[in-house]
Amino acid sequence: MGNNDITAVELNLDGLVGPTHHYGGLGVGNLASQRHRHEVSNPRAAALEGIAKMRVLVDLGIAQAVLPPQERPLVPALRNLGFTGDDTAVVTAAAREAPDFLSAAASTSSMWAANAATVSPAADTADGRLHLTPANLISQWHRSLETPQTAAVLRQLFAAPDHFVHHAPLPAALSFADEGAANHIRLAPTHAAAGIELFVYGWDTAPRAGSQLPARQSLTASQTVARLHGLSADRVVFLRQSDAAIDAGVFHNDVIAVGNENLLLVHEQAYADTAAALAAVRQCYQATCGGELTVIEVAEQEIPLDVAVATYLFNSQLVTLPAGGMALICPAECREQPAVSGWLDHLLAGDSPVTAIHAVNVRQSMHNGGGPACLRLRVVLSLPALAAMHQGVLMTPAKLDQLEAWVQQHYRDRLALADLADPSLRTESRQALDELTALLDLGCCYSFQQ
Ligand code: SUG
Repeated sequence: MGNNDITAVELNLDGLVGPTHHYGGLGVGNLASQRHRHEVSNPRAAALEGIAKMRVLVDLGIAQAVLPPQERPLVPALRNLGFTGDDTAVVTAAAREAPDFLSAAASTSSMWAANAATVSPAADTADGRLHLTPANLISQWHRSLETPQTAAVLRQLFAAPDHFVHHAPLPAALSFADEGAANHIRLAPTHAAAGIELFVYGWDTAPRAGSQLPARQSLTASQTVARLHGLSADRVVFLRQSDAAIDAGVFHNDVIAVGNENLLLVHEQAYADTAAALAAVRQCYQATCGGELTVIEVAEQEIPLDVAVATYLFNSQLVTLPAGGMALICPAECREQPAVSGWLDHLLAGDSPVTAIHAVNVRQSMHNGGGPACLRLRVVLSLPALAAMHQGVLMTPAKLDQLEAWVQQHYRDRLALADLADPSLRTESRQALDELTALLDLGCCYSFQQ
């Protein structure tokens, strides 16, 4: 069955960390981001960790690509807030008067590609094409700045209209608050087969109020994306996050659940009524896909919510191996926590489809609340669609070597908040991005290149 059906593959599209990676404390409801606020960062290590993670997937024979970083600081965004003069004057004034705005405009948050868009594979959609909706990310200003460039790059990478349909981001209004694939799980007997899609939201009629941590995804947004993508209603399930999970720091569903093909790993406190939610998922899967869905539900007693959030166990990548079976690419933190590490050993020894576990160090990203799964957008592609996409961003061992050398040459190994105002950081970053476009054969994709 299944795993050896290679008429479609899952491409993991990773966001490359940009040269201004820093700790702004900007992530709402994101405990790690708050905890590491204003610490000194290491952009070079961050980028190299991301590349090393990609290398693990490439070595496993999994299709891997990169999404280029965006230009930061985004000076026009600061101009829109009333800072004037030439670029240096704008940045200097922002650094003096509103350092949090400069931090937001300098965030390399596009590295968390799971928030770039929601993607529905061609096998699931009414017109048999792959549909993408870039996330509007309106819950946080620094993230909303990503959307226009993300949409443009996705159009460039997946250009062929026979295969790909690009929707506009949802309206920039609270009721349509959308955080993309981080709140979306696709399950199917194989990547190539028609599947079901789970859309997870944090609030429906009104955003959570009071002292609780905010929820970022609205039900309206999830419903709208499902409608735009032409998904049939009997293959879609909407699940509401539990308050307990959001309050424990589960600001996206991918912090508490991960699925791949016919396997779903989920914490028992993930949803408002997890038992009912999982019954609905099972029922939907059985009715439309046939066959068995394996659901591994982790009890609070086994791994408490706060431990799940601290280790980001569920932010592992669950990927199908070319020879069959699945690998779990988990954060190194999971192996440092006895209960979680023991649970992983148990998973491997059991009869689940998981046949390999790889712990990866992405600590620079983890300190901003981004684990292995946050760093990638999953794009299930038929083989002709894979051949039709932009080939320059596809990773090979040699391409990864080139990227590593490029990072070593251009990235700083230390960045404090005050450095964001340094004019030479902007010059260095532009030089780096300019070279990157040549490396990835992207032509002129940054506004400073036009
Ligand atoms: O939106 N962190 C991101 C992390 C996103 C993780 N993505 C997924 N779970 N898929 C966020 O909270 C912190 C940036 C800072 O504090 O400098 C930040 O934006």
